[in-house]
Amino acid sequence: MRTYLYPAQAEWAALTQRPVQKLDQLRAGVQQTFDLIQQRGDAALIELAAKFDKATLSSVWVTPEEVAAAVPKVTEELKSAIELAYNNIRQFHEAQHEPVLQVETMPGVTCWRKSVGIQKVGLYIPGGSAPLFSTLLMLGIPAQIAGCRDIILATPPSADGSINATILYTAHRLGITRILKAGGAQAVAALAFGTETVPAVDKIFGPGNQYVTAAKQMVTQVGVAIDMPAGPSEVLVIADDSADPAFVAADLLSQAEHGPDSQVVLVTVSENQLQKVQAAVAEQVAQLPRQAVAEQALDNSIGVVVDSLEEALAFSNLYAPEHLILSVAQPEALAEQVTQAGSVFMGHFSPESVGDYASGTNHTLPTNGYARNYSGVSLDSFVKKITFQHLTRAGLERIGPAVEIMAEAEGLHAHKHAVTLRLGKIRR
Ligand code: HSO
Ligand code: ZN
Repeated sequence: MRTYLYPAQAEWAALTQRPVQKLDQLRAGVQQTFDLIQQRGDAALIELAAKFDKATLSSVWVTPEEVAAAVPKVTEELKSAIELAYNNIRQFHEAQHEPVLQVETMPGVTCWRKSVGIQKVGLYIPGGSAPLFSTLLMLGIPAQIAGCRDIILATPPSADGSINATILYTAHRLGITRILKAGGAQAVAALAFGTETVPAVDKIFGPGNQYVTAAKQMVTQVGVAIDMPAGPSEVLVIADDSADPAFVAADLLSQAEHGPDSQVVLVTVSENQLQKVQAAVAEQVAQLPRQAVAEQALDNSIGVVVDSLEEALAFSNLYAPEHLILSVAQPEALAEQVTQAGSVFMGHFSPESVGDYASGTNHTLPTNGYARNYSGVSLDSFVKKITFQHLTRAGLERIGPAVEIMAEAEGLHAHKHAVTLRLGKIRR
């Protein structure tokens, strides 16, 4: 962790810079994958699973027998933990449901807005060293509440062709039955373009490596929506002297262990606290099974000492972290000042881990500074809001003249005519 003591505000912009993602270089390769999937569909998926996942597949779809076999492999302890998380996530996302909003803007002119689920969605869950079944809860629950008609889960197979049992169990718990054994850019391509057995979806959600990220960006060109632009996961912790250095270190490391490119930022108001946290990090990192990953992440991370908590928060707002932890005695006042962050964790007993798994908030959040202009995934991400209007004859009589005048002023006579014609009929 590089440290900066009382950097001048002029230096903050440089300190809050993320490492640049070199996605452009991947585009040619991803495009080749797209071509393969578009030309040969499922056969190409099977070929690419052999190439990239070392898996021999007879079908790209998980069978009901595979799901049934996975269910007993998950311990009762884990099942009840998943149940607890499921209930909290469901409660929080169900509360986001917006009733139909109806307004009579003038007598006889009624406007309303209604949320309708995006019909076909693809949920991508990465495989590899940490299969994130929690992400499946975070995406599958709001998709279901929103009323999405087709939910397709895509996740890469292991070398033996199987899918992680906990992922299968979680899908089963959610009632998701269409599970595609595909990862990487090929999974994104299958979801975006469709194959003979995969329906093309309207929106693709979920995290992934840089190939997945590049592929998701590229399919937006052909009319498929994505949850958000993605980059490596991040946390910024603001710690005052009331913070337990061991707690802070643990929070920093829980982000660092995600990947070698994870971003970890510590902002304190004393040099002493910075040193204590660094010592605690050194002690704890040595105990982690994912020590090597966490250490690489720490190498590109920073610790900053500033003069006051207000400055610390200003630094955080500039950085716009995916996760912001306020490890301070009085987090409420500080939280009020947050203008740019994906999700905020307040006080000494709100570790990011609880939000990652179980408190109820979504953990699919904007990274890479996108907290400036994007929200995390929520029920909104899975719906379109369709507006409706209905005018009575009297309503059109009332509003029509204003529309005629405005259309005339824009030189759009067909627009004007659409009203004039009707008014003529009404008045006759
Ligand atoms: N911190 C991750 C989410 C996650 N953590 C999943 C554990 N499992 C990105 O927000
Ligand atoms: Zn996490």
